Amino acid sequence: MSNAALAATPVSQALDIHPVAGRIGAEVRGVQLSADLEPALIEAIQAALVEHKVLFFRAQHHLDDQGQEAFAHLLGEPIAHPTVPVRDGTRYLLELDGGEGRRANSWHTDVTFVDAYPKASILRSVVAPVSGGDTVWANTATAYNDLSPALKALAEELWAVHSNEYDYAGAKPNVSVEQLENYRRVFTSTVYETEHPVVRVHPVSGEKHLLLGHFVKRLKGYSQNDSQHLFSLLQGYVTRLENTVRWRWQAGDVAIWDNRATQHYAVDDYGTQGRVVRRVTLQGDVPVSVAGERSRTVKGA
Ligand SMILES: O=C(O)CCC(=O)C(=O)O
Ligand SMILES: [Fe+2]
Repeated sequence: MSNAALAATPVSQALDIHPVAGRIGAEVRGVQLSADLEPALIEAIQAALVEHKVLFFRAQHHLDDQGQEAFAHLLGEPIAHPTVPVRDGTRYLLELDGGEGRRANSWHTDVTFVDAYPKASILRSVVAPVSGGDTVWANTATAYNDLSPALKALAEELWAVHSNEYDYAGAKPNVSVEQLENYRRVFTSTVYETEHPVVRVHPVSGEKHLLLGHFVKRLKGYSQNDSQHLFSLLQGYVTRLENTVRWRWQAGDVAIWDNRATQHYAVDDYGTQGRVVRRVTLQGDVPVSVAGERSRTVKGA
């Protein structure tokens, strides 16, 4: 390619990108994630992230906890989880160890019980099961686009109350009563409630996204029964298999997702095999509805 042609190439095309599923997810090859990456490469990763919504990087064995945190700084402002303590020796890292019952097997977007919830999450596999333990991500923009015009209009009017005091037992069916109680005590040491529009306009792409997931407690202005029905109807569009990508982990893999544009689900089918992942989240911005109204935290701020 000539220099002029190279200069005209969008930065995202400078990456070796291999889409994994039809509507979401791409593997990026030939990049070693670190705090030393050039700004142009970081820009390319950011652009690819908005386009593909989740990016996968195989064999990042050189990354340790500090390396993961240092890399995260290049993509945004790392933030600790509002209630769950960080891993010892780190500033932001959240560890999910399947052996301790930390199995995120219900559909969610991370930390939506606060208003400016994370814009992205960076997840590193430390121990991967020989079989099972995949993670699945869903594209919430194609989910919105699949709605009929009448359902789009309805969804754009709806607001949902998201809370960290959600239905744990329903979301974590395979966890012991004791593990559930411990988890609940830590996770809800401060109770948050935030009102978000059900349709969020993405601040970078301008795409419309369904903003739902397991932190939704009810829809504003609707009975519990109607909330449940409407939630199930819309959430069903998010989790349609056509809108998803499934990743088969190997230790050392890193996944980065646009948390404004996706939901995810960690499949709990690996029994007593070891599975450990570590996550850094990046500060997000306050969602804006189609009508231009901003989300608001009503409890816990
Ligand atoms: O365990 C996983 O694969 C994902 C866990 C999760 O929900 C997260 O890291 O935000
Ligand atoms: Fe998550």
